Amino acid sequence: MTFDIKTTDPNSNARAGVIQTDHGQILTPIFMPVGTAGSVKAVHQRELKEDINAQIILGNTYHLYLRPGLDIIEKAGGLHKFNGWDKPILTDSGGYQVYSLSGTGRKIKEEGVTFKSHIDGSKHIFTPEKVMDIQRTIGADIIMAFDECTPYPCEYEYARESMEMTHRWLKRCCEHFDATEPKYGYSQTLFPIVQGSVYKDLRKKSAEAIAEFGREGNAIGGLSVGEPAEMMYEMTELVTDILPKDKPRYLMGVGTPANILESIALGIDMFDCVMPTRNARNGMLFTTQGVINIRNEKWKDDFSVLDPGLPESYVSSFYTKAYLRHLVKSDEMLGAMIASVHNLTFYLWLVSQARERILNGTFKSWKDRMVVQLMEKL
Ligand code: PRF
Repeated sequence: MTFDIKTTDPNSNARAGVIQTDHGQILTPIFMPVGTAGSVKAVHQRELKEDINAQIILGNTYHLYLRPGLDIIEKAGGLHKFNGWDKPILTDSGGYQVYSLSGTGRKIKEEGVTFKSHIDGSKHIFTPEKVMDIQRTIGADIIMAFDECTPYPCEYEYARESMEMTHRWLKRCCEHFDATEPKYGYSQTLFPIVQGSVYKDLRKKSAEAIAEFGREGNAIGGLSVGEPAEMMYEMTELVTDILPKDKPRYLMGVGTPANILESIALGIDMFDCVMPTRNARNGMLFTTQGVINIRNEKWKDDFSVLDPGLPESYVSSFYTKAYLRHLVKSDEMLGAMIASVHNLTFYLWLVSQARERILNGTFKSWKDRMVVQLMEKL
């Protein structure tokens, strides 16, 4: 993997770059649609590529390991072959999914994490080494270190001990990753994850420790877990100041359109979030004019298209608000499909606009205007 920065914004820390992987290029800043179980929910691979312009999608170690299981994925020749997505894939390590299982018999120890499957209750253990092996087998282009994502709020002592364990796990991840080979003939790269909750000294320490490993890209975890947005920006800024400038920076699980634009201004290059797809299934649409709850009565006879601001998009400029409201209220599958494609098209449009503005030097003023516009409730 390589990362080439094309332009740095003179009025913020935003950058426009190109990540090159063996499955093709990723133009940054980028948003990565979440495909937890090897599928971006309600969206075809062809729509992802041709309508949405997705350049990379996410998969989840935890879900894919439990179902369909590694034997099937290996037999298929890796996840790209299995799901027919031939562009880059990033897999999350399971650190966050296991954290989300708290209260279900999950135990975190130095060796790793034991947990029960949400599918059949069977017992499993994830260790840093095992999570590297699983991600080698899934065959993602970018794989994530095994970490512990602390909750918010979190006691200082817990956050410190957890962060130190995440660093020790990272050392084990790197040693095991570097001692093993890719399985399918293309290269894979490992991104470490900064933790440290909302404590400045811990975040600083964690960013310094992670930078020391000198990997090809770095991620920031443990944010967007319920803390105020201002706190998230403060931590992100502190960490981006320390992480190497010439490597991609990935802010995990973020966020709203405004969160993404503000974080791009702080020097973040990669994002993922379930928000556009999950909220779509509940009838929440992100548009160039602001946020719409399509279930609202006011749209029942509004025959204007979903978003005239996205004229290039088939679903956003073809289907009407009244029709989508009817589909969503009737629990029609097509409703979830149209809303998901629309929201992802909007997210990918937003980051590509940000990139254009960085390249032509107008990012900061555009971002300030957009943040206000996108927060409107229509
Ligand atoms: N760690 C991992 N995945 C994540 C997170 C994290 O901290 C977050 C936090 N927002 C989202 N996804 N491994």
